[in-house]
Amino acid sequence: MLNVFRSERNQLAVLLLILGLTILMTLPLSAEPARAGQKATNPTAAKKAQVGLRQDPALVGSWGVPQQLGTVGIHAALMHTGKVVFWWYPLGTATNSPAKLLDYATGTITDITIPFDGDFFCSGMTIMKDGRLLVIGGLLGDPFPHVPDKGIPQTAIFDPITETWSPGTNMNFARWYPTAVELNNGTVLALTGKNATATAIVLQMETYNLTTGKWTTLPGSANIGPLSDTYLKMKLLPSGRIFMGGANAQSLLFSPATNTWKTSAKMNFGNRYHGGVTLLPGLTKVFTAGGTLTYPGGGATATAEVIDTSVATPQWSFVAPMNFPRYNANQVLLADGTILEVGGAQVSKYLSPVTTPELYDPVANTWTEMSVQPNPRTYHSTALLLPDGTVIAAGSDDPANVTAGNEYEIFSPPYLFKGARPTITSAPTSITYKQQFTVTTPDAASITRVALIRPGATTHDNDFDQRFVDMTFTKGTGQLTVTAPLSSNYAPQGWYMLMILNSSGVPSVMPFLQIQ
Ligand SMILES: [Cu+2]
Repeated sequence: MLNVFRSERNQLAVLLLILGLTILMTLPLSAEPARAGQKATNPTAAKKAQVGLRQDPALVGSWGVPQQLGTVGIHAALMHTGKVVFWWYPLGTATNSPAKLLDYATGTITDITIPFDGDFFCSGMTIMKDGRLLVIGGLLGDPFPHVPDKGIPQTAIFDPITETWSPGTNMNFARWYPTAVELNNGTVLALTGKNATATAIVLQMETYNLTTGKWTTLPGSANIGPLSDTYLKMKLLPSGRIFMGGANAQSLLFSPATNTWKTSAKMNFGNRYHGGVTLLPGLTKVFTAGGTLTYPGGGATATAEVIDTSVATPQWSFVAPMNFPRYNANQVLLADGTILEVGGAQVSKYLSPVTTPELYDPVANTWTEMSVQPNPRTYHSTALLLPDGTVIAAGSDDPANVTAGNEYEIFSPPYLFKGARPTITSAPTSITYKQQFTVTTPDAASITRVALIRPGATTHDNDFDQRFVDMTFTKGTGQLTVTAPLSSNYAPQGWYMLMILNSSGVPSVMPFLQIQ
């Protein structure tokens, strides 16, 4: 696992080379388009048929027709402007990472190719408390595709207001496949990732202070064990500790207050590579589903497990399994607190894609199959919740399906087909912890749930940021009085979407507000 070199771009380069040669060899012999096999798996007609065949959208939701993105959405993050940043790796002799900014409401796409050298491929990311996106690490990949698996210390910062990138301070350690997580004090913790020589996982951890722009290496007591996976799934708990819920079977807890780790429970499945991990609403239970026992994959599992971190001796327990085994899928916390498991594959990175998403209800412990996704979204795919309650899906750099890789599609969950949506007439754009604030809505009488949802920042079945924070509230006439989260342990500082849900389970469109 540790020493498996993930020379995926080398493999991709070879595949592209073979593909190119195949096209050259077949062109004079046949008028049929090259890669007929690819087309047969995903023709436009089939896409339309699949979209047309969907059942009652109030039960299974509904997919929109795929749209051109013009880049492969391997990494995606929702900004508080409502726009989504996507980026992937430089191709050919290029040295800059291609990136696009999508205004999903209008379909407008702006090219925001990162304007400085750096291959921010398989980087970590988090949206910082001021709303800027911090991207950490990536691959020593210039010129493509010569260097396998070597990490870089570079960082990049995207400002959603100016819609521009700037280079951030280099980390103290090069990292490829790192995790970034915002701590309860507003700094960003960076951990794991392959080192600069691609020989080991970086054990040292470091934090970024966005006020000073400095990285600080934590004391040796904070070093993570050498057998850890990369892209660890780290979830901030109300205790202020951070729970590591995968891929390693042995879960861990990190305490930023003491810079120490302690072991928690073991997953029943074993190491669960490429399985999604989500902090459930309520913020104490961690949920995982899918994955494979070995890093290279093959042999997907349908199993799912939950651990309650709030009890004296937390244990992982199996819960209802999915209908489809899968790995490299995305878990998206929806506006009503359910989880959409979308994409993934069963036998390898790109083969045997699972195009039926499933919706997990953590209260009822049930999975429901959703409408078939028009494009396969396997390895290197992304999905996240949008402010209108829909889900955008993109990415997957399958060399045999470049068309799909360069598209995105939007899923409307069943809750958007269950009647009129409650509306938020006005709400503050900035709140502080414990503050009582007013949300004006003509639907106050029917509101059953009010929550803050942290925007997604995701890659490799790992959403570093998404978080569903319920808030207590009282109903008045035409308004709700809501109590903000008690502390940054519940909701780290930053931008959130404000959601109100009615008694039919229908969420509002979600305006952004900042917790300061
Ligand atoms: Cu990758």
